[in-house]
This record gives sequence, structure tokens and C-alpha cells, in this order.
Amino acid sequence: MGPYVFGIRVCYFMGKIKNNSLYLIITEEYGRGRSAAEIAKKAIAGGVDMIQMREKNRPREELIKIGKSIAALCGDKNVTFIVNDNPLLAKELGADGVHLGQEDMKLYPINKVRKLIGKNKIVGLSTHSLDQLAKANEDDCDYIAFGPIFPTKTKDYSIGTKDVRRVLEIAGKPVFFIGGINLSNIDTLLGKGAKNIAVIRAMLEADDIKTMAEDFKCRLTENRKERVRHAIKN
Ligand code: TZP
Ligand code: MG
Repeated sequence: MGPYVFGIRVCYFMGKIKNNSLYLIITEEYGRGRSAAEIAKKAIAGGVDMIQMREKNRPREELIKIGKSIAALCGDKNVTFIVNDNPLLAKELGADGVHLGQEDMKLYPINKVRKLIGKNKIVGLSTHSLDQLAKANEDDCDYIAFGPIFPTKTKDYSIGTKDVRRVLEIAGKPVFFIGGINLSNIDTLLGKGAKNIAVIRAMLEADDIKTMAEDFKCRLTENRKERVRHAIKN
């Protein structure tokens, strides 16, 4: 929520996703020995808006334990908590939503997911091409992730920034750009109109996660101010 102006609360939210959002995706094994909870705590202190638990091939008890710890930290600070891959787990953890990849949707069709988790919850979809993005735009999801934009150890290909402007023209909902984003390349993306980003390693591998989150958040906020200044001038 924003401040009151003339007695009216100015809301910074567009639907369920905040503008200029910084979305941290946590896979504990990339965190240089730090626990998911420790990572989440530092990232929240640095200003992340959303956190996703993305743990592959871990036993259920561990997913529940990690999920509960992140959910509690997010709940305390009003940070959105999303569970990757599994809407049933998202529901069990009382998460704010679920994130599905193209393969996950075969197992969990999006309309069933929506019914399962409820209309007030968040459903995010991964897309890797303009065709997938156009399809996701029609689907009942709340945000779309698009990438991998830059080369990343997490994926074996990247698609570059050539489609970024087109993505933003087509998408009727918030888009998170993802893949290899760091403080050295983020400006290329923001310069093409990107507003929201999602990151894994740039944050998880940082010596100081809190400062890294602050630096990312600062770039997003500066970018928003720059867009406003530009809009006023023209
Ligand atoms: N989807 C597209 S790229 C990516 C995912 C999950 C990995 C992003 O990780 P990193 O470390 O920020 O490149
Ligand atoms: Mg998945």
C-alpha cells in the first residue's frame, strides 16, 4: 500500500503483483551453504517483493519444512510467497500462489490449478518464446515469466533481449524477465521497458544477499522514476 493523498490511499499495486517487483527464486543448493530461511531473511531485509521456493528432487518432509520457514518470513513482512511446480504443495503451505512451467501444465492444467488454489491466489507461468507468451496471455494466470534472457548456468540456452519490447506490447499482465540477470546487464533490459525481474544466482551467490537485493531494488525504482520523468517531459 502507498501513502494517503487527499484522504485517498494511493495504491502501488496493479492487481496481485506490485509494479517494479524484484522476485527472488530460492534453490537452496545454490546458496553457498546458507539455508533457504537465511537467504530469504536477508533478501527480505534488502527489499525483495516476492520469493519462490524452487526445490527439485527433494523429499516431501524437506519441502514442507523449507516452505513453512519461508512462508513465515514472507508473511511477517508482506512479501509474496510462491511455490514452484506443485499447486497441491502451494495449497498445503498456504502460499500466495504457484508457479508452473510449460511441462507442469501438462500434469496440472491451468483451469484445474485455478480451481484448486482459488481465484484470489497467484498463478505464474514460465514462457520461453513469443508464441508461449501469447498463449499464456490468454490463460488464467496472474503473471508471466519470460526467458532465459541472458546466458545462465541454470538453463542450457538463452534467447537474448531482441523480443523484450514485443513481449511488453503483447502482454496484458505483469511480465518478469528472467535468466542470467545481474547488476551489469540489468540496465539493457530496463532500457527496453522491462519493469519486473526474477533472479536466482545473482542473489544466491552474492557475498552479501541483503545489499544485492537493495542494489537490484534501487535499479528497479530508479528505472520507474526515469519512466515517470520521461512521460512528464513528452
Ligand atoms: N527460468 C528461465 S531462466 C531460469 C529459470 C528458472 C533460471 C534463472 O536463474 P538465474 O540464476 O537468475 O540465471
Ligand atoms: Mg516447473
